[in-house]
Amino acid sequence: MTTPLVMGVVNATPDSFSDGGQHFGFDQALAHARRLVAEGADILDIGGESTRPGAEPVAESEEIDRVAPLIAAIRAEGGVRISCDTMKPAVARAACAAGADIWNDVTALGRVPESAAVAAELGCTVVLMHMQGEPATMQADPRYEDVVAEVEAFLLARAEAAVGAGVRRDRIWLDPGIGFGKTVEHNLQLLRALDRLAGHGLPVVLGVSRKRFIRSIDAAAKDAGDRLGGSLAAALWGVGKGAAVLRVHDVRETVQAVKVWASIAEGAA
Ligand code: HH2
Repeated sequence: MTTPLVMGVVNATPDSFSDGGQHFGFDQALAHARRLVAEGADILDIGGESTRPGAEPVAESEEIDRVAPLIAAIRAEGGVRISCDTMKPAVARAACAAGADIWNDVTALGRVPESAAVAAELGCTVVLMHMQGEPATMQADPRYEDVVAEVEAFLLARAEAAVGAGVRRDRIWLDPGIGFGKTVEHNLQLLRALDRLAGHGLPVVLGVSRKRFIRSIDAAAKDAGDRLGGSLAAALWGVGKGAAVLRVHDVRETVQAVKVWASIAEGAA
């Protein structure tokens, strides 16, 4: 059993899902990044464009201006791996030039045809995430015959496409995309079957932190900041089902939860 890596979210966006732009602006974002490193983050995921339904699209140059200087500043301080959450190959290119190691793409390198070739050229690790539809409309009426089988088939096909374009297989991570074009029941089915996705030998990234499905289960968790308990419960469930990376907002609490979980699990194995 290996302990999962904790990926802390740093949003350099004024309209993110869960922290409402709290960390928008270079100084605030850098201060937040430093705090997450001090709290034990293994990876920082830097995003300059929100994927929230109804969020304003961000121009490529604006997105680069938001993320590249931040990545360079974090890289200069060292001590953490850096991922860039972007759908745009030009932003990934600028992010890697500034020091990012990982391209986290919620479109699984599918938004722009040349994405996979760019990822191969950059030599970075790629996170291929599943999403049904487009961020603006994905939650309108998501439908699947068999969500687990469809997400699995999609991700494996995207992984093969990436390998075909020259991305090394050992640089591919998969993510079921919790909340991206999925009902609560779809999310729960994917979580229950996460071991199936993890069984293909590629690391699985799980992003459940502060997501809306927690509110659907606990109506009192109205604001994203009220969802820590649900976030930890879902994250630990994911660890038990083989998640290798947890994408989270609450790093300190997640690190502690994972340590306790791992201590118990080791003795029980
Ligand atoms: N979730 C969000 C954004 N990026 N990337 C991966 N790989 N997996 C996820 O589950 C995932 C992701 C949404 O979370 P949040 O940071 O709250 O919103 P935004 O990115 O829109 O600021």
